[in-house]
Amino acid sequence: MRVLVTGSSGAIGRTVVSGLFSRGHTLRGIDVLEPERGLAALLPLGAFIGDVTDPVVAADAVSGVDAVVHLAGNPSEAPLPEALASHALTTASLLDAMLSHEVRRIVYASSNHAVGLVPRGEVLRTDVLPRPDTFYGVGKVAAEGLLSLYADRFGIEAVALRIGSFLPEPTTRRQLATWLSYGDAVRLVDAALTGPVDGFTPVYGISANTRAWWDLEPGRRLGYEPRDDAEAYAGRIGEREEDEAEGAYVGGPFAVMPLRKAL
Ligand code: 15L
Repeated sequence: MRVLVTGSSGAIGRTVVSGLFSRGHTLRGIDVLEPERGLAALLPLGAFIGDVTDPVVAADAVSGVDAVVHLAGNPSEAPLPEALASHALTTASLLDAMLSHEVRRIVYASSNHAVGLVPRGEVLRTDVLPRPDTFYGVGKVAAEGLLSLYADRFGIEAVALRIGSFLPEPTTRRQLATWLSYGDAVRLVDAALTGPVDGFTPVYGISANTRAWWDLEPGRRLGYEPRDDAEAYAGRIGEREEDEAEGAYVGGPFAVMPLRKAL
């Protein structure tokens, strides 16, 4: 499949590019940063430099691909205008570019912080109401709203990956439940690109963690079979004072951090 990866020079972008390349996809990347030399070699359809908020840049990037993997965005809390630009405006611009180039599928790096203020309970399902924990989370909810709108109105196949903690390994108690390994991240994105999708499809992006409490079934229906389990690292992770507060809500530390208010 010919795939555009946005945010291709970022932490998750580099992992996804090299994983999708190994799995036989033909890739183009776009990022505001230059790719490292090794990365450009994995992007035979081009390593574009630019911001996809610009409709001309987005249209150029989307031209000639079969699907988009949208990973670009500030991964941290930010003032609301910045959060909306980073998550919602980039998504809107790509969706319009997809419509004009007849590209049907988009896989979006959403986040658990779209539902971060859901208190810890039984299994967290994907049909829970939006409950962002930060302006970052509001940006992700807005982006998911756009995916849902374009799926319903225009037949776009949109998978929103509500990613947990994408890290080389878990380092806190919460991450023993929320970890997404690098290998599983690639398996997840590949399943979301190639699996059966009807309309807007949110899924949780975590590994097969023994302590997980987020429903993995919607991902499994796409063909996502996680292989890693954070439990392998449990023995190395000590207790911290923050563990209890971080375990109370889906969003962990984001659920208790101050908002980045503009004033
Ligand atoms: C995210 O979505 C953030 O981008 C990242 O910084 C982590 O906080 C992660 O979620 C998480 O919840 O661990």
